[in-house]
Amino acid sequence: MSAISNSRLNKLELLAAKIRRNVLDICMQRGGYAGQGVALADIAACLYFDEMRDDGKGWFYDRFVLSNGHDAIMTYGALAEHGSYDMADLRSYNEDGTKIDQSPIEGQLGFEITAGSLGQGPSQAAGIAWGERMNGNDKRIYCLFSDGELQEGNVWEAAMFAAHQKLSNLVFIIDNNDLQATSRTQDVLGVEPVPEKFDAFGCFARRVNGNSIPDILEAFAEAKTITDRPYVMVCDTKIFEGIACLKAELPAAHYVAKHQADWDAGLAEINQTISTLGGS
Ligand SMILES: Cc1ncc(C[n+]2csc(CCOP(=O)(O)OP(=O)(O)O)c2C)c(N)n1
Ligand SMILES: [Mg+2]
Repeated sequence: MSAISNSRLNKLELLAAKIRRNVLDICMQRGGYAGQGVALADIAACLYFDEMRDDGKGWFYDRFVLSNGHDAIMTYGALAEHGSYDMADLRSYNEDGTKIDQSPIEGQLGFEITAGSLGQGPSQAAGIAWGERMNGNDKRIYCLFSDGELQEGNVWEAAMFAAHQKLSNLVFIIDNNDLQATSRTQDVLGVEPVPEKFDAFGCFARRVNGNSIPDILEAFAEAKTITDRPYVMVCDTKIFEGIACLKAELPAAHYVAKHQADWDAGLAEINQTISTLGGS
């Protein structure tokens, strides 16, 4: 594993903690997908604040495609830290008439496709990656999707197509949390072994601890060394990882509406983490 400097690691750990705090702040108003947002904060910190290049105009040069719309909470938490959303607006998440949809539609800042109907992101991301390459652009395309979506055939058509077209500008990031709404994925329709399946479709896949910033950075770095295939990060994550007092037993964690005392305890814990990391 290549060395990651302490300052880079500390910066990303602090950002991940602040993203977790934003997620709680947003979801505590009316409930939401807090467990996923908290769990995905390490990936979000690395993706938005280390991996994707900026365009010099306050936005990103590389492109992110969210497939599982309900994980929008991760993007909201990260883009609040980026300064492209206001927390005051984000607190209307899940309110009647809000523009801050739980599953956003194409065109909303940070969201390239309409994603509430699951399973469609990988094929659209593959099309985007193909188009960017055809146009001679060196943009990299990152697509987040979930273990539940792996049960949909469209995902595997996308993998087959992306491998056939040698789309090395495409990185699939899978939230492999062994949860799909009301049940464990392994109990409904098992998807493992996930890396081996993507390898068999012609991609380059590896399993990643999705709650380890060094592991995530290492995978992003490795992805750039693979020049003839799409890269697949099978990220094992745990719902609410990073805030111990909110740790939930699967499967009752897909969508949460907690008591105020629980949200307050979670905020107190993450504020302590932020202060330990030298932030406020
Ligand atoms: C095509 C489609 N089928 C079913 C649903 C209903 N649905 C919403 S979330 C969800 C669970 C999907 O699994 P995953 O994304 O892994 O969920 P999580 O880990 O966040 O619980 C399902 C089946 C949907 N949104 N779209
Ligand atoms: Mg899942």
